Formats: sequence, structure tokens, C-alpha cells
Amino acid sequence: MASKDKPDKSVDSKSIDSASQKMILKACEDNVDISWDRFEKQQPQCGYGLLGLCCRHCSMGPCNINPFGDEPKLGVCGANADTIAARHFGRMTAAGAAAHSDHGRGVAQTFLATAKGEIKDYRIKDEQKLYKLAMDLGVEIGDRSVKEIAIEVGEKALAMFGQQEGEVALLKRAPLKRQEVWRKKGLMSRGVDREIVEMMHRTHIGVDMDYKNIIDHCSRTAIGDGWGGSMIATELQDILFGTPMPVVSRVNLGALVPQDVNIIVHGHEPLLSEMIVAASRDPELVNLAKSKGAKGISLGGICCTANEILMRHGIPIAGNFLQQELAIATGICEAMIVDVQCIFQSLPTVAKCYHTKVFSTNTRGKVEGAIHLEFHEDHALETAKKLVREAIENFPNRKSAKPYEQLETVDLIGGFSHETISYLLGGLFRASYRPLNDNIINGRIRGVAGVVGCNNPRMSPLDDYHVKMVKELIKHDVLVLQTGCSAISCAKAGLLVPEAAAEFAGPGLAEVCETVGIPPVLHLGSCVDNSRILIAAAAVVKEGGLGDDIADLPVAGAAPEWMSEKAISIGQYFVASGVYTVFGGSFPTMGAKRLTQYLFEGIEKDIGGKWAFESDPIKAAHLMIQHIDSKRKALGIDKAKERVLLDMADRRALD
Ligand code: NFS
Ligand code: SF4
Repeated sequence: MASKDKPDKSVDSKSIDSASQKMILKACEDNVDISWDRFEKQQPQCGYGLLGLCCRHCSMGPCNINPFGDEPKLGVCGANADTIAARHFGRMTAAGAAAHSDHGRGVAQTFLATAKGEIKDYRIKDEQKLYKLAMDLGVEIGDRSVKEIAIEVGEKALAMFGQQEGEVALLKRAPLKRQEVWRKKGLMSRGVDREIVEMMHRTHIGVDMDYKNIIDHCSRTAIGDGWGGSMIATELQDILFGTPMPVVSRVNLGALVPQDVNIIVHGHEPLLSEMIVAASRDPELVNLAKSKGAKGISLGGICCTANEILMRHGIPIAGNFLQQELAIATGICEAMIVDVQCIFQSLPTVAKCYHTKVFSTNTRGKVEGAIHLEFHEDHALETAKKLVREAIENFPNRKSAKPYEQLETVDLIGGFSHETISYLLGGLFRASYRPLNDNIINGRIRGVAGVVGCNNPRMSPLDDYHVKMVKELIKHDVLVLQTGCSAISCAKAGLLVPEAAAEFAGPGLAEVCETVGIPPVLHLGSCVDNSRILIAAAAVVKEGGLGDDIADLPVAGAAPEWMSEKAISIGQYFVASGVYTVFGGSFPTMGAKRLTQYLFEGIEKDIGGKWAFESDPIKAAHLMIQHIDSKRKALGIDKAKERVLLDMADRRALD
């Protein structure tokens, strides 16, 4: 519990949105410690750790390297700063890739069991996408039944994790030139799990002591995530739950409605949340909620689970990473249901101050103090109904005598996928990236940026960096693709609606957005859905006119408020795919000069992409714009031709 004299005047420095500010103040009044308080109590944080100069990989250590001219310069085993930081960076990549990929494996297992008819609560929703994936995996279609095809697709997808030799099949979705770069450098992932395990081996004491060699393996591991584990997760989720289509919804803590039973789903795997969505619409349970005095059942998501159920069902998003405790602090959250990843261990402690019940549901993610109600795919809906019932039963236990305030929400459009982007631009019958490529070539769209990733109290106020950077990008005609908590940040700031084009975008981008009717910032889903950005980039290359590799495209990436190891894996597969990628906040190798120099410069000539670090959002946006401009110049499209949009009459006149 926080002390009564906790300063509350600094709320502006903690979040830019007023719903969060109100709940930060409320938590303070209620004497509840939240992430910002704990961050303050951790200060000053360990400088060695921040710079990547701390190693505890063996019991001769822990060893620290002094970044200022003085001793010690070597660990007990003789490891230098670059080796120590590279090993640390490697293990972060491996952990991030493991998180995405273990999620992907779970989806593949459920998919296969569904295809075989072994579980009943899921079914194959998108057959077109199944066929497409089948072709990419070399599964024969012919006149085989959907069931036969799905079983083989499921088996092949699952086998990619444990594959030992050869190449992960989906890497063939990358442009040919990219594949050549990878093959020449020996970076083709041989199997998703294999590279992760090998990373753990290489970074054990006394194995890989060459920082560039470790970074090569970071690429192999991360490519196996982005073009492997994460891509499998996205593809199979789309086939099982439907490929997202643009959908209107709302975002922010106002997703919790005072008159309703409020259920928050938080975490990552849609296997669970999809079933909670179904259960929350069950008429019997809705009636039960009414019998307890509620108007209905409101469901809201936090983190990537939020993105998953927004994308496919239009369920409102309650918040991003740093808002998880604030959702409980509203006092009107009957149940918070969590599965895996990005869950604060503090949730049950915060919940104790209110009436909220926290449920853990995954055998991989038990939470001390939470009620563990394990979720299994073979009786998914039944468990989901049990959880919803628990929430309803908890409705009469709210603690405050005062009426609760309805917090605000902001409108957004979600549900963009690689497929919908090409439909929207090209039309349903001639879905194509041609109009996008043409608009990039003619300069109306200067380039495309992927802005993704987390929130971090280090980067307070919450959302500020994301929003400032993205506004600066669209102002300079850069179309922005988003996923994860970053998309939620910009959604709260009102950037994910078509009207944002006229208000915030440069004239070229605004014109394109208005013609097509899309926002200048497109929400592509959760963090595993960064694979959609890779597929879109490959599609742009394939469409032609913008070079023959992702590294040739006028594109850039960023994770402004990153905190998770998953962000490192994502950053590394962006870089290894040829993308210039900027991180904010901190960068985990800064104390290791040669390694950092390599990641920020030297690596570009090896694999086409490179990293950058910038703590100022406007400067970071301009680093990306400069990079985009340099690619435009290399492509010879830097001198934008003054062209006017031709309507049909003009065209006829030309003919
Ligand atoms: Ni991505 Fe999604 Fe958010 Fe960061 Fe966590 S929820 S997987 S890791 S914090 S963006
Ligand atoms: Fe120290 Fe080397 Fe052991 Fe790391 S591996 S703790 S640097 S002795």
C-alpha cells in the first residue's frame, strides 16, 4: 500500500489521457501502489544492468564491466563488455521468440485437434486463408476435403517448431532477394525451437565469444519468430477465428460500464478470449447478470488479448499494458481473467482493495493470490461460462457506496490485415497493393512505418512517445501500421479514425486516406500480428516498382515505449528483414561500444536493416523520415512528380 502523502500532482507526468489520470489519482486515494509507484521505489536502477554490462550466467559471477575507463574490464571468465551485452541481448531475443512461438504452438495444437474433430468448441472459419496457407506449406489441395487439408496444414505447422534441419517453410514468403541474403549469411532458421535452444547454449559460459556471431544467431532466432512462430499464430488464428475486417469500436477505461457486470480479459491467447466472448453473449448468463441487478455484461480487453477480440469482434479495448491495474482501480471490474504474458504480479494485491476477482487460467502462468481456473481447449466454452458466471456472482460485492463514474472512451477502427489492406486499396475483385505502390512512387505517401510495442513507466507519461511520434510521421505523409499496446496508445489519442487524416496527416497521405476511406494509422492487431506487417512488406515488394527487397522499401519501424523481451525479438526480425528500426526509452547494449556500433551501423551492410535508439519522439520520427527519404532517393522516386488525381472524365479526355 502506498503512503497517504504520496504525491498526486504529478499525474500529468504519468499519463496523457484523462481516464487514466483519474484512475491514477483514485488508486492514490485508495492507497494502492501501481506500476509508477513501484518504478519510483526502484530508483536508482542498476547502471550496469541498464547498460547491458551485468552478467550472471555462471556462479563465478555476477560480473560487472565498468563503462568508464576503470577496471574491471573483463568478467572472471574473461568475457568483455561486447560479449556480455551480446549474450544478454541474445537471451532476450530467445525469450521473446519463445513467448511468441509457444503461443503459436498452442494455436497449432488446437488447430490440429479442431481439424481432426477432437475438440468441438472451435471450427474452421476462413477456408480461403486455409487454402492459401496450404499452398505456401506445399500441402496438396486438389479435390481433398477441408478436413484433410486442415489436418495436413496443422501437422506441418506444428512440425515447424521441432524441425531440426533445412529451412522453416514460411521463410519462403519473404522476397527472393531477402531469402538470398539470409542464405548467403546462413541465417535461414532451421526450426523455431531449435534456434531458441541453440541461443541458450551459445550464451552459456564459455561458448560463443564473438559478438557478431551471437548477433547472427539473434537474427536466425528472431527470423524463426517473425516468419515462423508468430506467423503461424496469426495465420492459424485467422483460419480458426476469422481474418479481421475493418470494425468500429471504442477504446479506454470507459469500456467498463458502471451499470454492467464488467469482465476484463488480459493477456495474449485468443483461444481463451474467443470463448469468453461467446460466453458473455450467452442469453442465460445475460439473464443471470440482470437478475443480480446489472444492465448487462460488458467485456473489455487489456494488452494483446484486447487487440485480438477487437480485431475479430469489435469488443472495446479497456486499455494497454500500464492500464491493467487502473482497470481494477475503477472499482467496477468484477473479474480480470488472465492467461500469459505482460501480466503484473501485483494484480491480486490491487484487487484486494476492491472486490475484483483475478483468475489465472493457464498452466504456464499461475499467479500467486489469483484463483486458478484452468482452461483447456477440449472443454473451452464450459470453462469460459464458469468464469463469466463467477464474474456475475461477484457483481453484488462492489465496495463503494458512492456511484461510480462512467469514464470516457474514444472511437477507433480496427481490423486491418494484409488481406483487407489489399481489398480496400484494390477492390474485392482485384485485391492488390498496386494503388499503395503507385501512391508511394508518386510521393503522395512518402513511406510506411510500423510503430509497435509496449508501454513503460520509464517512458512516462503513458502513450506520449507513441502519439507524438506517430503524429509527426503522418504529418509528413508516412502511413503508419500499428500493433500491440502502441496501437492502443494512438487509438486513445483519436488517430485510428478516418477523420484523423484531415486533422493530422500531411496533404498527400490525407488525400489517399480520404479517397479510400481509411485512417492514416492502421491497426493490424496483436504483437504476433507483426507478422502481418512482414507479409504486407513482402507484398509491396512483389507488386513491383519499389526495388526487389524489403531493404529497398521506403519503410521504417519503431517500438517507442518498449519493455518486453518480445520487443527485442520483433526488433531483431524487423532489422534482419531489412528494416531500419528505432527504439526509445533505453537500449540494452549501450555500455558495449563495439556491439552497439555494429547494431546501429555495421550490421546494415550485412543484412540490410539496422537499429537506432532515440529518446525524443520527434527526433526519432525524423530519423525514420530521413531513412525513408534516403530509400526514396536510392529508388529514384525522391523528386515527387506533381501529379493530379485523374477522374474518369480526365481519363477519357486523355484517351
Ligand atoms: Ni507486445 Fe502484447 Fe503490450 Fe508489449 Fe505486452 S501486451 S505482445 S509485449 S506490453 S506490446
Ligand atoms: Fe562472469 Fe563470465 Fe560467469 Fe558471466 S559467464 S558471470 S562474465 S564469469
